[in-house]
Amino acid sequence: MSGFHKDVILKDDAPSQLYLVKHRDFILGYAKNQNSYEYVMSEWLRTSGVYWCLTALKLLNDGHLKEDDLFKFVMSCYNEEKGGFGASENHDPHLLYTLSAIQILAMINRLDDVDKDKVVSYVVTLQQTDGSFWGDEWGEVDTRFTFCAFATLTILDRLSDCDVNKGVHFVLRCKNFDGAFGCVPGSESHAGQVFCCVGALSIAHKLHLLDVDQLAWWLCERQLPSGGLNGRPEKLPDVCYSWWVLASLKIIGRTHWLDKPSLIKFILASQDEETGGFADRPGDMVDPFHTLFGLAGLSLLGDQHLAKVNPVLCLPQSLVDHLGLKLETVSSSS
Ligand code: 3PZ
Ligand code: ZN
Repeated sequence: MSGFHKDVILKDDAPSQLYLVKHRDFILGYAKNQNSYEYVMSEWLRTSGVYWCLTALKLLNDGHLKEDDLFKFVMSCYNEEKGGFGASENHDPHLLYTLSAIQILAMINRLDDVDKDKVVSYVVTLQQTDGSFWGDEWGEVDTRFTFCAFATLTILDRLSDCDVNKGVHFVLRCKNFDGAFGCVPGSESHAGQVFCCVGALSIAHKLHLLDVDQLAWWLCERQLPSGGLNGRPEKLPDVCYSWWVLASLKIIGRTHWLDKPSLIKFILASQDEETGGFADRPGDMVDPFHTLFGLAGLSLLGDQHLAKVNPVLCLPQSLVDHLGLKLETVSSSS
């Protein structure tokens, strides 16, 4: 079956320009209700939903946001006893939502209004003796949680409070023979996990431990004839994977190995020109998650209408600069 790809075919009349105003209105539709995204974004992922919406608006250079309401919402998800954040009020804290909460607080300039010591202690307590991180007290291990822990700590300027070297060692144990990464040692390579592992190594300033060319080769193989990228072999292309792959390549200085014009074409074709928003692929239902990663991808690809995005933290680059965060990247080879 060589030469066969599971892929989509872009229609001739697919959107080919960026609908900035429609996307702003699509995202603001999520923000209208109760000022805090309630009743629209499901309760079990609301903190992350707010992060996706707020970041999308920031990349669209949209100013009018009710930041006091966002602050109240985020703090309603804080568990004072444990020091972490949950998806909604009275939900158990988890590293996924703790990172989203800290990203939101950074974007609304309220990091000084949380008890940093408590949040840091929540995160570092989840690190295990093998260097891995649990997502929460129930003990699931995944390289996603290593990324969440490192990213949360670095935004709080407290990375050195965890055992960075052990964390890096665990990440490297999740590397496979194909040069890419899985969730835990021995598990299948997956673009989402590659992003988390490369991001963690960038935060830790350990990118020299990667075989950059081998990894870049695996990442570029994710691009299909439609221009879109998949998360692993034999899967359909998806706008969010286009971000995980593109951002990983950006961090390791190899985006010029991709066919950028065809990727831009695929992402633009995944917009809904009626409702605004992006779907996982052309013609599917739009949502805030794919809208953020569609916009973030286009920003990394140099779209002049969008604010620049940081490839590791998926936050506006201006904010990352303002916070003085130093994230390592590999300079691009020719
Ligand atoms: C989606 N989550 O588990 S989820 C997510 N997926 O919270 C959010 N690409 O209903 C939205 N698929 C839509 N808005 C989908 C986030 C998933 C990823 C599913 C998905 C994405 C294709 C099928 C996991 C960061 C954080 C979380 C994830 C990945 C990266 C869903 C399904 C799952 C989820 C939420 C809603 C379709 C939005
Ligand atoms: Zn997706």
